[in-house]
Amino acid sequence: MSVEDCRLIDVPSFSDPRGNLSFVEGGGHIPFDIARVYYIWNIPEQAVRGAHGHRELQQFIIPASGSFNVVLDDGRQTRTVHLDRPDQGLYICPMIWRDVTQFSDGAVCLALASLPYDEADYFRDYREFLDEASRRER
Ligand code: T46
Repeated sequence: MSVEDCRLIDVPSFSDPRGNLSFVEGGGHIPFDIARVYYIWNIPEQAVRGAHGHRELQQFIIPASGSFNVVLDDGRQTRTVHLDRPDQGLYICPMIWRDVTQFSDGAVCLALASLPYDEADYFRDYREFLDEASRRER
């Protein structure tokens, strides 16, 4: 798994005089079935969310409102993705350390996740993440 496996995916959207509607179907528009939805809101501008990696979890992150950056790190390279379109999200594969930063005023980070919440899936320690990433490379 590498930061190159993380990609932007356009979300199908309908526009009419009443506004816009976008939708995501698990296994169709994104490469996993959706087991959980969470969203982060009322975020102070200087906040850093994330700062961890996941062993197995896949996620699709949508800026439902406003904008923010996602800094992806696979242990070998990093890549920063700016999200600012509610009709486009970022697919994040397993074994990626991520920092979510630079939140705009009123930003809402909507996340679709492939698994229920499980603290055991998290790397909260960067050194431990790097060790596992290099072990999986071998
Ligand atoms: C990620 C980034 C972008 C739950 O009880 N259930 C949940 O589904 C989640 C996501 C969190 N929590 C609890 C665990 C913590 O006590 O909510 C608290 C805050 O979670 P955390 O510090 O992990 O929040 P973020 O914003 O740093 O990270 C979250 C996701 O955990 C993570 O998977 O990629 O958003």
